[in-house]
Amino acid sequence: MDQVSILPEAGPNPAFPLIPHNFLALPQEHSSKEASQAVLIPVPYDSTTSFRSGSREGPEAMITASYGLEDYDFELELDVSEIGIHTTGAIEPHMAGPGPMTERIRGVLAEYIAEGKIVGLLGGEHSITIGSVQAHKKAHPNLSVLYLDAHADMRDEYMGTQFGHASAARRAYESCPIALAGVRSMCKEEHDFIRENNIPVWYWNPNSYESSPESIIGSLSDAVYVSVDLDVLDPALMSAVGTPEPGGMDWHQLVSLLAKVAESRRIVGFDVCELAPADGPPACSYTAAKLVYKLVAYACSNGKPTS
Ligand SMILES: [Mn+2]
Repeated sequence: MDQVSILPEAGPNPAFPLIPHNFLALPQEHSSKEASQAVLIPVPYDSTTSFRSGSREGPEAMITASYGLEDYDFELELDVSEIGIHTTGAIEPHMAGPGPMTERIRGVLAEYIAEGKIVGLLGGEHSITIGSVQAHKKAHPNLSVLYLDAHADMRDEYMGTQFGHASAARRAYESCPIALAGVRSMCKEEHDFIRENNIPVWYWNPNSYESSPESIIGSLSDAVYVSVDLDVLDPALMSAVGTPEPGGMDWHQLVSLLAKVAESRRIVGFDVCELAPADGPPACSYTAAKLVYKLVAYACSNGKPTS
């Protein structure tokens, strides 16, 4: 009976600190839905992954890694925790296939977008982008998509589905204009489709990655959805992805592009996909979490210091 008496009472008790299980481990006043400008939705789904699976573990790894991030972003002179970031429960995978999963994602997001929240998805494989873009397009008719990926993801169909990871950019393009950056691998069908439709692509090869991002940003409308496949980064710093492609972006190239987008456009939603934590060192989960943090900050500021 004596043991029972030393248990903490229900509710916050400074003598028994508990880590809140949400992105950045924020207290209630900075993480309730009501107090938050941004909502992060974990989507632990990797049913159509074709090479190495494991991105279903991505959302949880990003949340846990985020506990180590500094709340204050000195580049933006912004305390990111004060934006208010609400982390929801995970969307349950729909095992009838990626088509029904797309519908489910679209339905879950619609509620938060209608409330004016900045919604970010924690993936999960890249097919989760399709339902998210569709939901954002409904709220922002002038939406465009900045698609950051080593791969074009422009196949009309792959392995019997039109809603898999290899078709995510193609389906997004059917909803709204799209621009691709960081691309360094595609099949002939995709290359032909991109050329026939004059889709803006910043190819990531030695002839182009020193050039400026202005043409890509210039092709985007005012309301931008940012979709990141972490394989856009070089495998030297991001090996924990299903399909690593050599010769990718470094951290500063990626983040400075996003900052430039935020300076002249509104980032209205985003996703960070394809983290398969078991395929790489813990630094990969930390890098993914920092990217989510940067996207929240850019979406809720103009990419410049606030003071
Ligand atoms: Mn990819």
